[in-house]
Amino acid sequence: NDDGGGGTVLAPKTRFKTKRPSLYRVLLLNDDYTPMEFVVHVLERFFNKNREEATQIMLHVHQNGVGDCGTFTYEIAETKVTQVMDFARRHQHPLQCVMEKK
Ligand code: TYC
Repeated sequence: NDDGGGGTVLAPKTRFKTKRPSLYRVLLLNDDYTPMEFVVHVLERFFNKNREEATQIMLHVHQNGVGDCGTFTYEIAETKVTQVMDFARRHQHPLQCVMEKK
């Protein structure tokens, strides 16, 4: 900008820097009661896994207590957790799904 007096007035710098969204891992937790087939179905339905991948993840959770379902931005991760918890509850299974910041 020009100040009319021979000096130059600078406009505020436009912010161009972009912020990358924080990422969150969605995890399934093991329990003694949820049927294996139900967990496989959850992984296919909410995490777009094929039967083979879903079975591997389910068995990993069964053996290790916890397993990775995928990484998402906050809002997507939160939606997945809510969908899985609601679905498990509706089917009266104690399956737990949580998210953690990466
Ligand atoms: N442990 C369960 C069983 O033996 C199966 C299971 C796997 C449950 C993964 C939860 O996130 C889970 N029926």
